[in-house]
Amino acid sequence: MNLAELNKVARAMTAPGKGLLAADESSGTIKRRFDAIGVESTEENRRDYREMLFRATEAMSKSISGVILYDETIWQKAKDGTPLVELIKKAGSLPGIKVDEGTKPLPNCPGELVTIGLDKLADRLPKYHEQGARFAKWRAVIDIGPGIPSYACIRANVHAMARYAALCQTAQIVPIVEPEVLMDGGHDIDRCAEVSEFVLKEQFQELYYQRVALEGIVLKPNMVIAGKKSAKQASVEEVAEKTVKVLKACVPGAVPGIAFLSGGQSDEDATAHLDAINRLGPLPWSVTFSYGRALQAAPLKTWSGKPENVAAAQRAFAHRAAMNSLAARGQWKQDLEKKAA
Ligand code: 5MM
Repeated sequence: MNLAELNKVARAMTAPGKGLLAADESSGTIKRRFDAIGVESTEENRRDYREMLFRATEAMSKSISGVILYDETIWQKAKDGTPLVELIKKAGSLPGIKVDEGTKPLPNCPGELVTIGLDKLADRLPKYHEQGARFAKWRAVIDIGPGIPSYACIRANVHAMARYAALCQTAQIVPIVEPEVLMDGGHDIDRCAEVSEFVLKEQFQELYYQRVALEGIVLKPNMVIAGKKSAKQASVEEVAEKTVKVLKACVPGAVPGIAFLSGGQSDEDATAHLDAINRLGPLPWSVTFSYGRALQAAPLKTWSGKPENVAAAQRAFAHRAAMNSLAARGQWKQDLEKKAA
């Protein structure tokens, strides 16, 4: 393992004012997104949609440090025959790959899931590296509800995550470590803080046990936020303060960068929260975004599968990328959203 090189990639992924585009929706997820805009989820439509994003050259080169791809996409070619990976590289961005194989119910833990995909991972990683991937992603999901999460669920997930991270570093690929505490429930922000802190402490302990070099990872956490169904929603300032408090208590300074997931927040909330977090700096790590929905909801809707909407959809993507780029520096202002509308 060349740790200096891994650290260089991790720092490039979280470079000032840049963040990651999570475009790694699995087949089921992209179908749900396409269903919502009335577009059939064919291989060609998925290619056209993602090609449109990667060809938004200005947005990509100014604001997007890397793109997380799904297995299908990393092998796909654009309409003119150029590999999609080349489009990403040409824009000065790094290709990355989702390597987990989704989730399965965890036995004896009703309602809880464990992420799978470790079998054969050691064989798959060198092929992805050869295809251009310089980082990978694995997402664990921890739900909050009555009696959950269980310790068994947290342990199973952080153990698999650390095994994945160690395998990635051996293959000279930077692992994104994403232990996501879901915001789907009715819990308040303090319950989210409590569970997030517990999960992150367990996660870093397990990374240490598995000898993962923290200088060569990127952490992709949830923000500390009330559940969507909670009547008591926290202010932007409270989300920022509680998120930073938990992260400072759990994430060693050896980690070069943190790139948040958006987790179902509205586009603007995800930007405002990231901005407020960075305004609490200086922080021990570079803090940016790795958004799926909060970067793609607007362009997806604008595109709606119609070639004549491509330019407008690329503008919608460029706008969200620019807003999040400012937020990654703590320089976003709400009136910039109104001006664009
Ligand atoms: C793009 O969505 C990613 C893949 O999800 P599935 O495996 O469920 O299809 C997802 O892991 C994503 O990278 C993270 O959740 C961050 O995306 P959001 O939308 O939460 O910012």
